[in-house]
Amino acid sequence: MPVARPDSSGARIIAHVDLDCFYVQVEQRKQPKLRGLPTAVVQYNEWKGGGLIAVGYEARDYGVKRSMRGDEAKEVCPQIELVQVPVARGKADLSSYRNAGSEVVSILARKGRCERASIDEVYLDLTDAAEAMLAETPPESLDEVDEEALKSHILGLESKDGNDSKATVKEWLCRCDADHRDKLLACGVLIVTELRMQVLKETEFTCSAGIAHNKMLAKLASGMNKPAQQTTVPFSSVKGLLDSLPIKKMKQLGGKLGTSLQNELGVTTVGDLLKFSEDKLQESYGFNTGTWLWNIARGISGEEVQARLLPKSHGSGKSFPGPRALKTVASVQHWLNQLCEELSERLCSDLEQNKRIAHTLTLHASAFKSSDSDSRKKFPSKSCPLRYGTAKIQEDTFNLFQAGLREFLGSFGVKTQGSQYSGWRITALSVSASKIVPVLSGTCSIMKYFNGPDKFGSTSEQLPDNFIDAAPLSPSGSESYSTLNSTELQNELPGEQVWIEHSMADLGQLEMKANTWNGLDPSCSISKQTSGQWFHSGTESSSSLDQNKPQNRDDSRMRSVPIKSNQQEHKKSALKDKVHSCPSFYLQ
Ligand code: DCP
Repeated sequence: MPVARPDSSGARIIAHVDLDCFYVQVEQRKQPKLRGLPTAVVQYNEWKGGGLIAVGYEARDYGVKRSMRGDEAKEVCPQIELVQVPVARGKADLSSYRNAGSEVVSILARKGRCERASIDEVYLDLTDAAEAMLAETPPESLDEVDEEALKSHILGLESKDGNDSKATVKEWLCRCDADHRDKLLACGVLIVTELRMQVLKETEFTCSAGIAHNKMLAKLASGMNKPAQQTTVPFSSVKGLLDSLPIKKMKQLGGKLGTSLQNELGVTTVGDLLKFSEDKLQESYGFNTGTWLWNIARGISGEEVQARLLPKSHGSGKSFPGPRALKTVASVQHWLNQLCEELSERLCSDLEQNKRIAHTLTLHASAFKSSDSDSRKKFPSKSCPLRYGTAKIQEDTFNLFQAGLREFLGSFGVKTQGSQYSGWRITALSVSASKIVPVLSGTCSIMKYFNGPDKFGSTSEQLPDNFIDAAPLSPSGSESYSTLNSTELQNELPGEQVWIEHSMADLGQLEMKANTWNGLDPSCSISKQTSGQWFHSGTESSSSLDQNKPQNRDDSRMRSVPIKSNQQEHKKSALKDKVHSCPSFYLQ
């Protein structure tokens, strides 16, 4: 839900930097012979040449679009180069893209507070850097302005008296009579130009940027002129920009709220919101959202740039559309194991490189029952405390899946074990790790994180004792990058597709309900200890549950589900994990 924050936009300089056709650029850097050629990145599958997920600008000139399949792209541009996304464990391996994004972030972070918003997007708060430039070398004192800065787009600025646009931009940047806000913005333009040039020099990637007084306006501006360009929004141009901006283009209004504004209030552009009083908007959409809407209509947004260079969580997922839907527990377990392996690898490298640990493991799935009137019933997302080690993550994830499946099926005695078809289909699986925090200094022994019982005993954080329902991964309720991608892929691509996952702001959606079980259901308090044991002493206690005995819905969520695999084997492999998957410096 949008949150209204007091405006502090007047004097801030915020940039939004977005890499151009990102995956294509990464592939072109790997294979320089592709540079300048029409290129697209596809998720390969046999159906019509795979789905395009990134399209280079040369290919866009031929009319190639992201919504196309490889075969369609070849029809409109026969010479197109189609590069397949790297594959590992039978699914897309995005690590080269993630790492390339990190290279860029480390350069951009040199100039100000930096928030990594997605795999290829960053917000920067450049206020201090702009203030410093204004104090030391204000643009008006410059004889020469960088050519690249002169290519900037300044919204609302028109070339006059036959001046070429560069001369007009130079005049705007170097005005002595500009107000303080515009002078700071001019400094922002020069700083962002320098950063973009530095990114190009060090990484070979081009990016586009928006520069404004707040995040909302900077984000809107960065997409206006691409590739390799930047756009600035002076305060005086805000009204003109928003007046004609379609309501659905505004961040957080692309979904239900935007539709409701269109249908209920007849709002088609952001400017149309100006017709409504704050009271009226609050009456229709609640206090907070009403104020937020009133603010955005005026270009007001106090949202801060968060200092965050690292992901908030890690996720790995895959979708199984159409005939590829999974229909046996064995196949689900196979894929969960693959996803968990990837997740575990990433958790270990996060621990090694960034000294961070994750606390919560969550399983999301999409499913349907083949003979079901209640076809809208969602597969419940489930969470539990995260135990480090691939085998433990696999074991816990599989338990979460079984618990979710029981609840999803809602009837008892349905066969969920083995490989027999059971009347349900799984169309997507995703496993994620969240609540990532820095390792406390002085507790840098990996064994601490690989030994369940100690993990939570030493922290004051209130963590759930057993798996709980996790916030659902909303397919349409968010504009977040990963949700958008996964939704698009699931809806549009009938072949096998990787569920594109990335964990930045999007992972806020995977935040668990903060409630512990006691908070959710007072009647469950007796289970707290049992559930604690489940995680801290292995799964033995869970196996005492009689699977054939009818349980109510809460029970099925509350208790661990017996698993088929041999507990001793799990213990052995978990031990093996400890030795093989930890960063060596933690093995002390
Ligand atoms: N991506 C994806 N699936 C999607 C959308 C995007 O896998 N449905 C990946 C590929 C993109 C990257 O994320 O290269 C960044 O997405 P953007 O939406 O920023 O698009 P591009 O960077 O490709 O192009 P643009 O220059 O228009 O930003």
